[in-house]
Amino acid sequence: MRHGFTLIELLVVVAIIAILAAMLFPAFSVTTVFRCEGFSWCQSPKEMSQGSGPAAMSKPSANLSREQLNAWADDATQRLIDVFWNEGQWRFHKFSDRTGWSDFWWTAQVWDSLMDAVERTGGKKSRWFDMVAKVFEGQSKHTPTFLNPFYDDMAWWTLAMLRAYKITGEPRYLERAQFLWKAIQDGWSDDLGGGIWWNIERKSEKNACINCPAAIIGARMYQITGDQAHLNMALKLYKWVKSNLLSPDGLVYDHVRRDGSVVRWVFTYNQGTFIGAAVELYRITKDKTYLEDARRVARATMTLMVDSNGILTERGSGDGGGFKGILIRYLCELAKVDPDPKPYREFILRHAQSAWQHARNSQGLFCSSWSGPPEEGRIEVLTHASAVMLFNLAAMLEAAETSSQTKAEGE
Ligand code: 7K2
Repeated sequence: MRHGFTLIELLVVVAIIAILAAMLFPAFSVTTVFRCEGFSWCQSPKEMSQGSGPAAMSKPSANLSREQLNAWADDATQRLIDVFWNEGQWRFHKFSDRTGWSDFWWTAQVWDSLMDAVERTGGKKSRWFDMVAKVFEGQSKHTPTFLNPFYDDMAWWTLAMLRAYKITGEPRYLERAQFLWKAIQDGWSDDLGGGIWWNIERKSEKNACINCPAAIIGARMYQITGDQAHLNMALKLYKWVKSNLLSPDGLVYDHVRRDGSVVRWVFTYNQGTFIGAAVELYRITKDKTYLEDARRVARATMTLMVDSNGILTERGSGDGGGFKGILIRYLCELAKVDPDPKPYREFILRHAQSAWQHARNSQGLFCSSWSGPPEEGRIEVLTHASAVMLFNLAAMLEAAETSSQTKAEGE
């Protein structure tokens, strides 16, 4: 009879347990820790490790015609209006069964997605042009000032208002954007080395989702008004994010807590708005460091946040359902300034093709997965709007590419 283990046997058992644990929970071997407590749609380390890295980037690019992309964008845009828009109330429903109302910051995204369509189809001549004013006026009835305790929510509206100003030329959009921009800047404090708080009342954290969009706003306000103060603010915000929230892999973490600890969640929208801020600062300063920063984050996103087919793995309902479209928006901006736009173009077209072919449901609506399968239950307006962005932005990118090719051939 034996009454116990020898030391050697014990060591063998411990080694076997360690090997099994590493196989079952590959996250343990990931050095960067991604914490996603309470967020069902947050990307887990396991999903991150499924990205096939550079192999995914070398997938053949989708061979899509401009006509095809325009047709997809037209269809997705029209369904956004047909299914979710309430013409009596001038508001969007939250769900495709026409219940609930779109949340405050969601509506800014939905509005932006419609403005993508308007821009693509001729601006003031677009068949959807009247929606620009309707969405703004509809929201104004409920939140006349657009002030909100969440600085990030005000920032999304400010960005969309600047867009509406660009498309329509109407001063009311710029005026409201300037008013909000002032309120947003009040959120800056020197605690934690700088940066804007996430929420006016809570002052508990400083997040990428406010500081990056604010840097974009500052840079755009400078471009519109020429006032150096806006640029200075944008530079300060950018510097703070870069030195506090960039991971060693080149991804943007989510936020810094009041106690200085960094919350290392990784979301697509934060990668997008960091890229957007870097691109705007590059446009203004011509300093190549910004272009390099944007490229680095874009590369990390396109390799680390995708599955083996090179498709973004982030998905989920609620706020997280709207993040991917924001990333696509700013990858398109990078494609406009990078002398080598091919990787972004391929990435975006691949996503448009995947979403249309694998994720479109029988009503023509999109859930938050762009690799499929489609969801047949009720769809949230934010996930559909995110796909509307994808198709419209992809079509515009392709149009720009075709016209630059035609130009080059004509030379
Ligand atoms: O924790 C923040 C942010 O840092 C994180 O990226 C996301 C993940 O969650 C919140 S931001 C989402 C907010 C948008 N503004 C309105 C709020 O009600 C909502 O929490 O989703």
